Amino acid sequence: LSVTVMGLGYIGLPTAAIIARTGAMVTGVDVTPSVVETINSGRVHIEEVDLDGLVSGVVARGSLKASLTVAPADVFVIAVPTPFTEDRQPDITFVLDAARAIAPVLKTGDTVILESTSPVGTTEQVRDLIARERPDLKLPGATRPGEQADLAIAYCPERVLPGRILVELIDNDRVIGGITPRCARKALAFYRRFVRGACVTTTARAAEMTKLTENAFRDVNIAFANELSLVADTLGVDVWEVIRLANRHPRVNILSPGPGVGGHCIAVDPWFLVAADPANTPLIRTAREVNDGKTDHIIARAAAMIEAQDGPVACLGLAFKANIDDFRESPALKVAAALAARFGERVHIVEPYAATLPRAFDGTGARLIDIDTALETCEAMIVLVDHDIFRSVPLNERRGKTVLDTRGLWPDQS
Ligand code: SAJ
Repeated sequence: LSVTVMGLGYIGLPTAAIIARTGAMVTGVDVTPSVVETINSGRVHIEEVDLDGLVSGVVARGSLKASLTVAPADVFVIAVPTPFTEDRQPDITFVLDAARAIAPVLKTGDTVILESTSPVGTTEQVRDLIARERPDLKLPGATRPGEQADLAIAYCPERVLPGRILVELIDNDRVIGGITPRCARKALAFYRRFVRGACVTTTARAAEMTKLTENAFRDVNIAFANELSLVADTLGVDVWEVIRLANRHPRVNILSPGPGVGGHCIAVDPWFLVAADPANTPLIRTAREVNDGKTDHIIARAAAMIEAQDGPVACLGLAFKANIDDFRESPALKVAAALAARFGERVHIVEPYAATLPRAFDGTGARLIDIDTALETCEAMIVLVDHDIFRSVPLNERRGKTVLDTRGLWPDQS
């Protein structure tokens, strides 16, 4: 079996490497020459647990290679970004570009699978684009009665959690939506090669909406926790204790408040549902606004705390969540950068997952220090990320400090 994976990012590269491990010949295609070079030399350009060893192994065996150009294959997996525009509309340009790039090499019997998070109807748009580029092929959903389509086209969203990608790629259940039921079955046979979880088939449109729904569900639930944290502050009650106690109810399961919601999925995907039906999505839209508003609230509270102090203040963490080195759309980074812009060299940053400070801090005078130095030199601390290394600091090392704990990391801090 030969497989081409379009896009070698956080999803595409681990997926390509896992498929290569099953013995398939995999070509990963990316538009960035340095990414292609790095992978072909057996190295990785992203941090993910165990990914480096897996990639170096399959590259050395010759089962994975990276390329700037698309060659013929039996299965094409599209895993490119789907960002949203300034006015919160989904931008599927990269998906359509990838479809255009594979169209010339498609042949009868091939399977095309879209994995990128996409607005409902995108897989049909991919089909329509291929139909225009390749009028010689009979496409699914556009055949005459009794005729077989030449290609299978399906949507199968990734649902892996950064930091656990290689495990979840194999263990999670997969939703596989075909343009036709036959397309779904063909794609299912492919995923069965490496997925241990259940593979459930449906239509492409239902699968597209399912992916958006999963992330909107989480966003709405985090918004509930963030809203509660504001109410608890107003009332002078410890929100973490309230949540812990409420969660003892058998049908209540409240998530954790924080400095806002980051990453490139949960902070983005709900907007795809809102864009599809603005009139009927007040809850999903409000949840987004509550979560973004929480970041501004923390900036204001942190600024007030710094103003009431002298001396340096430590911001603990920049990543968008615990124990990863991914700073994309990170509320922690947004808070720390806003404070650095205002308070300059008084702002000290602790981020064990960064070798240097990101660009957002250029010219601010803010410094990157380690946790030991922070504990020795900073009397005020703002906890922005619940990295294990911060959690492990015992009370006697932080007793008496002024702490703004946005993650409920140190419940024993008075
Ligand atoms: N967060 C909270 N409180 C919580 C949980 C999370 O504030 O109780 C924050 C995190 O700190 C982070 C953000 O939300 O800033 C998102 O983190 P996450 O761990 O909830 O999710 P992601 O973005 O790492 O991955 C999500 C996952 N989706 C769901 O859990 C429904 C993952 O399974 C998806 O594959 C991924 O989005 C994706 O690529 O769509």
